[in-house]
Amino acid sequence: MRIDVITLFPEFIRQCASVGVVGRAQERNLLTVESWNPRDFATDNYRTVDGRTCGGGPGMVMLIQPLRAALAAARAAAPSAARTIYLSPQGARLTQARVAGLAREERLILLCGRYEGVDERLIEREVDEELSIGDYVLSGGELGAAVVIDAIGRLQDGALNDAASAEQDSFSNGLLDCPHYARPMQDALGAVPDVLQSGNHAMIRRWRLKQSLGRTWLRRPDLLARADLDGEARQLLEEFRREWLAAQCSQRAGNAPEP
Ligand code: 4GX
Repeated sequence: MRIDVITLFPEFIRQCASVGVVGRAQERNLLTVESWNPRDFATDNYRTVDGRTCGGGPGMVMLIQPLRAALAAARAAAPSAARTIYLSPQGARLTQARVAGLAREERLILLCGRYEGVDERLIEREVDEELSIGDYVLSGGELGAAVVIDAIGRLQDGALNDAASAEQDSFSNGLLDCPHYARPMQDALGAVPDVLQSGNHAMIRRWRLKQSLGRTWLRRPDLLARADLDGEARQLLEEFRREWLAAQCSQRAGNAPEP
């Protein structure tokens, strides 16, 4: 997969995409990330990329011309058609389902705005989709683009050393992930749950699913409402709820179980 990024800060994008799993995906030629700076496509002596908002008021807007030229250069650099995405708080929320869809594209172009944003005419004419990474305001689209690159990059075939780890992730089944532990089994901070030391893989699988369901119920009931649970999952969640409520009651009665 190839991702072209239109940004005033190409070095930031390059750095972000050069580390960890995504950096390795680039080294393995599973992913190519290229950046294009609109400033390099400005035609005046000052290399101007922004202008005052029409209608007055504070703030600057990114000009059409340098952005169009940068987009054209990015599109011309590779043959296949690329979906063009603008990162902004006005976009649809990025979810793991959208990430999985984007990861299957052959090419993407990510457009990063600074200042008060990009001239609306460019968005209407050149952008296929607006995406937001969350309901907060960043100083530019670069962190959003880096999030998209990271989430997509790790899903490229061969990027993760163990493909099973992507299937285990939070959200890939609509639930939060279960807790994880490593040796030592006994530590000053506590013990690893007995079931994980049992070697009984059927029990371990059920325990993990139960923890996933329980955490999702406690922390993200919105996700649980949308999850489509089978009979086993319903029963495990019911067990988790019953045990959790019992533990709450005994704590309130001041008779917490012995440590
Ligand atoms: N998820 N930002 C875009 C420029 C801007 C300003 C106003 C449109 C209108 C963001 C987010 C985000 C900050 C990127 C403002 N664009 N990007 N930028 N949340 O906050 O992706």
